[in-house]
Amino acid sequence: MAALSFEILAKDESGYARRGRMQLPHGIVETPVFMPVGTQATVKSLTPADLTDDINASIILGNTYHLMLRPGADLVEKMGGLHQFMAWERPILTDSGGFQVWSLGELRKIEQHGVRFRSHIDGREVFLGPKESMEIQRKLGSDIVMAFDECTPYPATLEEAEASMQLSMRWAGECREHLPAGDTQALFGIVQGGMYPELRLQSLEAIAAIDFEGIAIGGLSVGEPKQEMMGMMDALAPHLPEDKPHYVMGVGTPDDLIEGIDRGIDMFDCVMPSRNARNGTLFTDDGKINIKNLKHFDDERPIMESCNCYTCKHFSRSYLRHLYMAKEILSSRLNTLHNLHYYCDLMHRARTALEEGNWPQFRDQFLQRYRGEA
Ligand code: PRF
Ligand code: ZN
Repeated sequence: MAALSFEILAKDESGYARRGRMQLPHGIVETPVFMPVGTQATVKSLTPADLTDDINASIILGNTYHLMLRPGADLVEKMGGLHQFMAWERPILTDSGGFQVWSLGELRKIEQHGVRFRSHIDGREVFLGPKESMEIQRKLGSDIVMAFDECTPYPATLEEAEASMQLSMRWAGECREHLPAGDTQALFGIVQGGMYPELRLQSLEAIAAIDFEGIAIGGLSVGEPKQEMMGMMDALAPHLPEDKPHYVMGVGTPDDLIEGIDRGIDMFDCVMPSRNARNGTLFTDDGKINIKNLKHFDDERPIMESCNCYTCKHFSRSYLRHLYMAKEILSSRLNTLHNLHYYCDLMHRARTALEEGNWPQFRDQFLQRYRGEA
């Protein structure tokens, strides 16, 4: 059987939003979907049972870069693959390492066949390119493998963005050669092109011409104004191949997700809900709240009245503030449970709106309230 099959169950006829279903070796993913980030073979502070039973995450993300350096892809393979190693039975998508290496800044050197860099853990020299990334993701055994790309920095001149995009397009072809269509793992190509719509369209054309199982949009949410990010998604939306899942990488806030869905995006990942949880930032339909604020000192209410997560069912803002101030480890755990539940449930609400044919109303109501305009 093919590694990935994708069907569209409902569409918003006034725009690009769609409700879909992806079948992968480790299970079904209902889209639009948010994928919690599990960089180091763990979604920080949570167990797989938390993720399945309380959050109902259908797919999580892992990272080539971190796992190749520690504990190493050979060890993960020896332990039966990433699923068995971390006791996660549902689908996994692994990022290729391109973005994480790019984030190293001065520590890296880009060459024809990949990137030479120093490990942030022990300083040893490592090389990662399309071939190496495909081999590592094979050993990890993820359901969805990402092509090895270069995330174009922001800002970049037209010439810089074009050279970077061309390099990513060449690497995309090499990734498909190393992991051919029809394999047991699905491979997604990544559109780059900086903030230049003409480069973005050229890149999409190149990616669409290769037989990838899914199309990702990279190089967004890298410091550009929100309006520019939305502009890039607007430019691409009419040209994304309809029959394949669309994934925008490393995005974003709850309102970014709703705006992304409106532009035809099916999949999202972001460290924001999990990372911000550990810093005391909690997401609600009325925007973010900061649990360390004195105003929560004796607040008996949960984070969000309508939330059904374990945290909101049992604990007050007052207690959560106390845990945060006392630097208790339960603080990270309860806050992460809420934020990831909130993100995954928001996608569930979006899917329901799409099924029921009231996407535009849901979108407008959500955005108004979230932005404090309601
Ligand atoms: N490329 C890859 N992973 C990514 C990105 C990218 O451009 C981004 C950009 N937001 C996040 N994660 N491979
Ligand atoms: Zn909650």
